[in-house]
Amino acid sequence: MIDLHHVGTPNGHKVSIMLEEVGLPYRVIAYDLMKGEHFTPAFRRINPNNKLPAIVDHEPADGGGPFAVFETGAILVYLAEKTGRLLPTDPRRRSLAMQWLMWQMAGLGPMHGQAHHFVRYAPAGQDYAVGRYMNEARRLMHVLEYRLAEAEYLAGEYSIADVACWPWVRAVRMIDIDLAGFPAVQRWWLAIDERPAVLAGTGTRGLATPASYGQKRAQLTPEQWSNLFGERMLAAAETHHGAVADDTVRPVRNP
Ligand SMILES: N[C@@H](CCC(=O)N[C@@H](CS)C(=O)NCC(=O)O)C(=O)O
Repeated sequence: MIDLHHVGTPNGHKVSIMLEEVGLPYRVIAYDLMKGEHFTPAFRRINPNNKLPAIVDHEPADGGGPFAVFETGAILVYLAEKTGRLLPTDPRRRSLAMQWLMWQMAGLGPMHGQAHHFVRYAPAGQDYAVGRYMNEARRLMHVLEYRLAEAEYLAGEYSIADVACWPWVRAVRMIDIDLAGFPAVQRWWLAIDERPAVLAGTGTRGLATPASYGQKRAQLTPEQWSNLFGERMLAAAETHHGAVADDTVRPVRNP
């Protein structure tokens, strides 16, 4: 059994889609980021970075105790290696899958994430930041278009690289990028949207952005802001729970 510490965002959907694709039994432990539910000592033992999603594998391949994995790229590789699914065995294709996965983790995710932040959450008037991150967000969409105009899927065959990129492309409407301007991306996106695992992993189908991705122009209370971007988020990292002696707050402790 795998515990999925989950939130219904693009990052969360990467992992819920993957778990559906590979068919491993899992249970969802849902968090409300707005309430700061990810700042507990118990969750920090699972993810020292205090971000969602994360998984705990209660039946790791080595037969040892429960094993926690954070960072969605690492989770996708872990699940692919555990099941032998969605990571090609051919060395060239495997490398392509890793290249596009790294590109998603270092480029598409963080840059689109910043674009979402400055367009949807930051106070108005951040023209430099909006321009900077929207240019980069659009540039990365052109990179995706270039690749998908020559290949059916990012690694040639459907892989964890596609699983990583797909939910972020779903969210581009929220930052006013129209997929109609990227025909190869749109063809790829719609093909993946038809997969039963994608529907099961996200609960919705089609190009409309799911409600769980939030409002186009988010209105946060001061407490919600603090949990997501402010003092409380920083305080969670400044507090070193490693000093806590009580093992009941440490359901998992990776060596
Ligand atoms: N690079 C991380 C990003 C994780 C991430 O930023 N998760 C967001 C939700 S999509 C989060 O936990 N935000 C809450 C916070 O920053 O406090 C990954 O791929 O796992």
